[in-house]
Amino acid sequence: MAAEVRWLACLIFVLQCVYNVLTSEPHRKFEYKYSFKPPYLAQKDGSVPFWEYGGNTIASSDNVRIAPSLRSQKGAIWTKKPTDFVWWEIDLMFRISGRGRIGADGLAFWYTAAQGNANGTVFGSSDEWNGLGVFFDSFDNDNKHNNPYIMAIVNDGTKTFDHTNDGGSQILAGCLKDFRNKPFATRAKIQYYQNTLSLYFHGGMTNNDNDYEICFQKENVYLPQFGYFGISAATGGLADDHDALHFLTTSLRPLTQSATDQHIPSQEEVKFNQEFQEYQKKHEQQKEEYRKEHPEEERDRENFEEWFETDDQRELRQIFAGQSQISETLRAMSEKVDGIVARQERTLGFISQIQPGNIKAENLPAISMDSIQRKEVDVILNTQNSILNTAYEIKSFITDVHSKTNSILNNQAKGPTAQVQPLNYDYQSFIAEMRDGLNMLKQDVSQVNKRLANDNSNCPTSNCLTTTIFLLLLVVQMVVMLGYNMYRGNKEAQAKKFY
Ligand SMILES: [Ca+2]
Ligand SMILES: [Ca+2]
Repeated sequence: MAAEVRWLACLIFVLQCVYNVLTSEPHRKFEYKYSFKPPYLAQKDGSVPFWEYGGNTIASSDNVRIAPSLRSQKGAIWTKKPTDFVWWEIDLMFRISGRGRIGADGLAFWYTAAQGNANGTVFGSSDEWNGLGVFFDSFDNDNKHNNPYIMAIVNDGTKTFDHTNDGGSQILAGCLKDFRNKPFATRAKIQYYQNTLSLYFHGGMTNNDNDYEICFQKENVYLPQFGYFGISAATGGLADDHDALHFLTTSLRPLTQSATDQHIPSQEEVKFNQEFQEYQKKHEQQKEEYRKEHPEEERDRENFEEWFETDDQRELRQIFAGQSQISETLRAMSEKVDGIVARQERTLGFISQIQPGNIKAENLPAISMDSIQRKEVDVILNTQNSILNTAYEIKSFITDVHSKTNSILNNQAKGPTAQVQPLNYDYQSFIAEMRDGLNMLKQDVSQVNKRLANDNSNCPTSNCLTTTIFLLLLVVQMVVMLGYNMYRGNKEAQAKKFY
């Protein structure tokens, strides 16, 4: 009996699990009539299919600028029709960016029973709304230093938004997240299913599509059964650009419910698929025709595209660069590790040699005898220093001599007549001059003697030149010549000093 009860309990548990899985995982369907996304977000005439916008909102082919970065701007974009499904999930990609350190006022997501007015007072839409407003509030009105803040407020159409307190007690749930000026676009996934409202937020720090964090999850939330989706934004004294990059709506249906209304969407799907295929063909044809008509533009475009890379190429390049860097770093680390291992092995070998058991007794005295003592090292060092100093002195002396020699050689080169003469020059020249003088004197004497011999009659009997006077004159001449030579020697010595 007990075993049967256990089996029954197990069966009930399994059934419960299956039921939970079936009910918790809804059937999902993309709702294109409640979505917009690039490219060709806006048509040529500026309209966004299935949506209408007003205020200062501008739609382009790439995004919808809900409010531009100018002061006191307001704008909003709303679905034309209310939903025909009860549960939904919204993927809202947006970018709030501005040059200011803080921004204003913020962006709002709406799910309300009626469309709001783009000139309203709450983030570019009407106050006293009936439904849900999720606010990405940039500006800190209550000065509690808790902005930028994401908050959800459910209103039944009676409450006035508490702007001065940034929502205050009206907030149903929220979280403090910075969503301004992020490297990538920020994303909010807002899900309303089985009266549970959840918000997951992608902070735009990576381009990974799965980097969502939960902001809040609130149960027992009751919203109007059907409603309009909208996004609005407003600026104040400070101004950010508020751009919605895409708005993707998925309807959520419990599997039991989805089975019943499966055939209608499938018919629609077939019809729209056909339409899409036709449009695609037409578009390709038109492109081809245009290319034929404007071949030069096509060439220019091709050339132009050569300068750029696609997203895939860039991503691959970045991955490759990253991997190369990692590989390089690993290689360097491996080399270092090898070095460390080698050094460790050497150290270990050394340690094993000097372990007490392995020390050989005969080695010890040899080491002590061969070792140099500190004192000896000092002496060697001092000697080396003194040798060095002496060498420096010799060097400076040689340099001095060298410079002097150079200057002498230069001066000689400048004045080639000034030549260094041997020391004994003076004496030789002196003797030579003496000899010349004596010769001249001899010649003079001989001439006088001859004349005296010829003119013997005219000559007085007494001798005109006595021997004493002759010798005296000789001495005087020698003294004069000696004096002149000394004077000349002095002059030359003085002149040499200048070289
Ligand atoms: Ca605020
Ligand atoms: Ca605040």
